[in-house]
Order: sequence, then C-alpha cells, then structure tokens
Amino acid sequence: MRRIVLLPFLLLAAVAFGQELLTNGDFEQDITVGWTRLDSGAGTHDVTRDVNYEPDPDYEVYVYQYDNPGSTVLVQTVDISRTLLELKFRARFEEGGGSSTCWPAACVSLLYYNSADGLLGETKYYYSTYANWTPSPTLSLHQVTNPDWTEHTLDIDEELATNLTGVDPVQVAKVGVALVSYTSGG
Ligand SMILES: [Ca+2]
Ligand SMILES: [Ca+2]
Repeated sequence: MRRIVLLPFLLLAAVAFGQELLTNGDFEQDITVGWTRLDSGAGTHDVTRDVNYEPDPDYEVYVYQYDNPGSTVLVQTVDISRTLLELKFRARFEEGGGSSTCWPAACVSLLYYNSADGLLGETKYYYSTYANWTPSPTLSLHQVTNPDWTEHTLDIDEELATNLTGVDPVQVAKVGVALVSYTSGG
C-alpha cells in the first residue's frame, strides 16, 4: 500500500488582514524552512521537494509512506490571535491497495491547540477508500474523492462553529497544519 500527499502550496491567512501566517507555505524554500518532518512506524518514509510533481515552474512537496502501520508527517504550528482565518491549499492525493483492516490514507490536517499545547480538535481532509474515522464534536472530516490537483478553502471560524462544536474558539491559541501519509493497522 502506498499513500501520497502532494502540495504546491498551503496558505493559512488571517482573513481581515490578508496576512500569511505560515513560513514557506509555498515550498519555494528548502523543506526544513518552517516545517518539521515526523516519521513513525514501519516501512518507507519520504518527503521530497521538486518542481515536476505539478507541471508548472514552481516547487511542490511530496509526502510518502509505505507499509503498515506507520506515517510520514510534515507539520508546522503557528500562534494565532483569533480564529478569523482562512486555510487555502492545493493538493493531489494518492492511495494504493488496502483493505478494511489495513488501509492507507493521505491527509491534510488542521490541528487546534490551546496555549498549553493541549489538542482541542482537528479538521481532517483525507483521501482513502477504507478509512473508518467517524466525525465527532472535536473531529471534522472532509473526504476528498477527486484524485486530481484541486484547490481547497476552509473558513476556520465557520468550521469551528459548524463542524467542531466541541472546540471553544476562544481557547484556540495555536493552529498546526499537517501533511500526513498514513497507514492503519497491520
Ligand atoms: Ca511545479
Ligand atoms: Ca510552490
């Protein structure tokens, strides 16, 4: 099984100011600028930056993991002063193989933390045939079914009010953005 997240850009912007909060969200600098890579579990892990994943002149990043169980994660966490934010990203997801007991998922997650780094909730965009996650007041799921390059936009204030009723927006002091290639079970 293989799972891949490909992204040319990822923007977390303060809506009112149009101010970009992420460092190197367009991946035009080396991946180590702004981003932290976390490998866990079994198998092959890879994070690569290249201009050729999408046929345009600028850089994309590729996050890959193979074999179960395990994950490859590229993450960046930023302090925020309020949740009037917009997340915008362009991505292409892939998966290979899988079954109901051992399945791959390619994800872009938004993680909401309080000032003490406690995880309050998560918004997860995911591409997976077999993933069995279920939504809750602290887990909002957006299943992606289009395998082509697609731009996604999320109004975070609205997301918290509508899909994450278990998260108090006032408590959100940090937001993490994570590109995740994951395999369950095994
Ligand atoms: Ca390109
Ligand atoms: Ca780029």
